[in-house]
Formats: sequence, structure tokens, C-alpha cells
Amino acid sequence: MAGNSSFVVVANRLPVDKVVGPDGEVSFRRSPGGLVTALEPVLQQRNGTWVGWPGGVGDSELPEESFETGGVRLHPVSLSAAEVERYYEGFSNSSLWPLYHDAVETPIFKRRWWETYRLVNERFAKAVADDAAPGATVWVQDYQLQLVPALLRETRPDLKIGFFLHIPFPPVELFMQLPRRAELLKGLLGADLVGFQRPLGAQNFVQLARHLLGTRVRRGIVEWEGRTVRAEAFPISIDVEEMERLAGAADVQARAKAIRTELGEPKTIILGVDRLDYTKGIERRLKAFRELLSEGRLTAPETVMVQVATPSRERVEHYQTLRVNVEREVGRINGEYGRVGQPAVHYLHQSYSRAELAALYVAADAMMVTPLRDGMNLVAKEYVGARADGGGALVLSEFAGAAAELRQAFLCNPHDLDGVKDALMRAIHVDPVEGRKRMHAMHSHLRSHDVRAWADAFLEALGAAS
Ligand code: GDG
Repeated sequence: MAGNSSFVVVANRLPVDKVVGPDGEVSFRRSPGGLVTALEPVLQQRNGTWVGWPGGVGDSELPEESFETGGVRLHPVSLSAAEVERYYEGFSNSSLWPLYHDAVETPIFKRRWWETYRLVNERFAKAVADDAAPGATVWVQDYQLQLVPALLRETRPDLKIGFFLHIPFPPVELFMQLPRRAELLKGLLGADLVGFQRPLGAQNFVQLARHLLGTRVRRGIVEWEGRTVRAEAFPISIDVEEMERLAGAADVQARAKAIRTELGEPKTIILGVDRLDYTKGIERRLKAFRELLSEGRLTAPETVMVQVATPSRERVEHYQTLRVNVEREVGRINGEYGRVGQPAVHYLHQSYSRAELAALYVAADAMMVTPLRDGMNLVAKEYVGARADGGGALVLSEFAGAAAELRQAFLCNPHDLDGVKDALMRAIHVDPVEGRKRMHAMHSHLRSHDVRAWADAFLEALGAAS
């Protein structure tokens, strides 16, 4: 059965937050986010629908059918508690996430997770097939839904199917560890265009197709079941204008000053903002700061570090262990270098509004983005976007996709602790003229490479794919 949307986006999550009214009534409000902002004009022009899980478990609170909010039609797909555990926390976040990030934590494989992953992917594919008009364009997002392209093609060969992977695609020898590797790869090969953050991801994918399935590859295009599948890089970005506007607003500027006052007017504020995830290199960053304090190259309270670590995937064991380790390191630093009322590290295991994040970006003299592996890293781009004033300095891991574009950052290898420390010291002591030159160069790159340009480039390539 076909629907009437000529453009369908399908992602693990719907771009909504659940709101519970004073009478206990549940409703959904559109949540802000780069992806939905970028796709909104296309969704509106083309009678589009967004298919995804609204979060939560069980379906008692969910609208039964598609509904519209903020000008976007949403189609909720519900998950049971067991499905959240096996499809989301299990296969997606305990098997695929660590494997695709260079196995920085050991991936866990459980057979029952795979079955549920497949079933949930089938449910998403069915929802898309119900919404999509004949010949519609479908854009599938990310590692949770890698079987959707092939499942959709089986029932709806009329559709134009694109897939974008937000995280790295691993080298062949790592991918080969995956127990259901061929089925997963065949899932992706159902797409006409598979997009990656970096050219290396596309290369890994093409090599894998050749190695695992013996596909023919001509000029980077995979030939599969009488069709062609293109693999290409489309580095994602942010809504730069929105970040500039937010950071420049009078209340955010005032809040940035208030943050510095609340921190005790330090000379230098070092900032980290991450989901609390082991790929983000938070522990090593803290250790670098501790060593700099112990060597006297930095002193507290003249220098303070603020680490926002947004709660994430809290029921997954890897994340519970990480939290214990990060909190131990924070405690150690504050125990040794803090004073009454003046901690050296302000650790915030909380979620903040966009405006508060922008105020932190404006207040920070040095921003540390030091993932061990990261598809892109939007925080690095947001920091640059927030600093149209040319102030601040960015320390950035070479292993973040963003490092390929933000070349004027203080780049470092997060595994080389001395290198991280040196990069931070150079960032803190950069000559103001040079510092501004670096920030301006990165800012102007982002202005011409924003999230709309990303979506347009992908959809144009998908339109041209045969
Ligand atoms: C995946 C890939 C790729 C963080 N804390 C709060 C908050 N955030 C926002 C940030 C930023 C986003 O979350 C995080 O994006 P990242 O790109 O840094 O990282 P992942 O979540 O791992 O994203 C990544 C991305 O997909 C897109 O393709 O870049 O490589 O891993 O926007 O600002 N937002 C709010 N409160 C918080 O406390 N409101």
C-alpha cells in the first residue's frame, strides 16, 4: 500500500520531545535540531513525513497515526521495553556503536539482539512503505536502520532510496568481526546512494562489498543485483546562522559574562561539551588537565575547566563504567587542586538548553574536543559558529571527522597525552591576532558549508543516482 508523501525521512528518533501537561495529558513538541531544521523546507515542499521512534516504551501514550507538529508530519513507530533493550541498547549501542568506532570498547554480540534488530528494522520499513507515494524519495538515517534500504526495496522497488551514516564506517578487518556481517551489508546495498561523513568511510564500504560479496566496483560505484549503488562523502554541518544569532543575543552574551563571574573570574576557562560517551575522550582530556596542573604549567583557580557530560545511554554497561571512571578522575583533580568554593573542574552531568550551551561557548577561552573516534562532531562546529567574534581557540582531535575541515584548530592525537597537553597550552597562549585569524578562517568555511548545503548536496546526488 502506497501513501502520499513524496519525501520520507526515517530515523531512529522522531524530532520531538514528550510534554506532559498539568492534567497529565501527553503531547509531543518538535525538538530543535540541525537535521530537522535542514530538512524542514524539503519536508514542507514535498508533503514530507518523518518516521521514527518518539522515545519511551510501550505505545499507550502514542498517537496511533501520523500527526503534524511545527509544519512537519510525523509518523511514530513504537517500541516495547524488550525491543528498546535488544534493538537499541543491545545491537545498536553495544554491538555496532563500539565496532564502528574502532572497537575503542569491546563490542558485545548477542544472538537475540540481532533478531530484534531485524524485526524493528522491518517495522520501520513497513511504516515508510505505507507513507511513501509512488516514486517517492526516502532518506534513511544512521546505524540503527541499516537493514531498511534492502527491506524497502523488496516491497517498493519504485522508491529512490538514500542512506546516510552519521558515525564512521570501519575498515574491512573490523567489520568482518560482525556475526551477521553479510546481511547487514546487503541491507545497505538496497540504497541507491550511501552517504558517509568522510571519503574513507565510503572507501571502506566499497572495499567491504568487494571483499565480502565479491561485487564488481567500477569507478567507486558498486554493482549489485543488476543495479548500481553509489558511495560518497557528505560531511554534515550545523545551522551556522542559528548558532550565530543565538550566541550574539543580548541575554546569551550577558549569561556568558555571568558564567565567568560565577566561576570566580578565572583568567582561562577551558570547556568540554559531550554526551557522556567513551568515544569522546573525556577521561584523557581530564588526565591532560590534571598533569598540566601537577606540572605547574597551569594553575587553579586562575584556570578552570568546565565539563558538560550530557547523560546518555545510561542503561548500557559501557556507559555506567565510563561514568564511574570520569567521576573518579574529576574527584581526584578537585581533591588535589580545588579549594573551598573553587573546584578546578566543574563537572555537569546534566542536559542544558541550546542558549546555555551557546553562553558556555561564548565564555570559553579554549574548547577541547578530543574524541578517540567521531563521525563528525558537531560540538566543534557549534563552538566555531558561536565565535563570530573571532575569540576563543579550538583544540581538536585528528580522529573527529570535523578535523578534515577545521584545519586551523589546534589539532592533536588524543592517544598522545603529551601532544594533547601541548595543543592545549598552545591554544591558551595563542597570540590574539593569530587566534582570531584561525577562528575567522574556520567560521567562514562553516558559513559556506552549513547543514542546508549538506542536505542539498545529498539530495541532489540522490536525485542524480540511477
Ligand atoms: C553523532 C555522531 C556526528 C550535547 N549536550 C547537550 C546538547 N548537545 C548537542 C550538541 C550537539 C549534539 O548534541 C552532539 O553532536 P555530536 O556531533 O557532537 O555527537 P553525537 O551525539 O555522537 O552525534 C557525530 C553527529 O551524529 C551528526 O552527524 O557529528 O560524529 O557521533 O549538537 O550541541 N544539546 C542540548 N543540551 C545538552 O546538554 N540542547
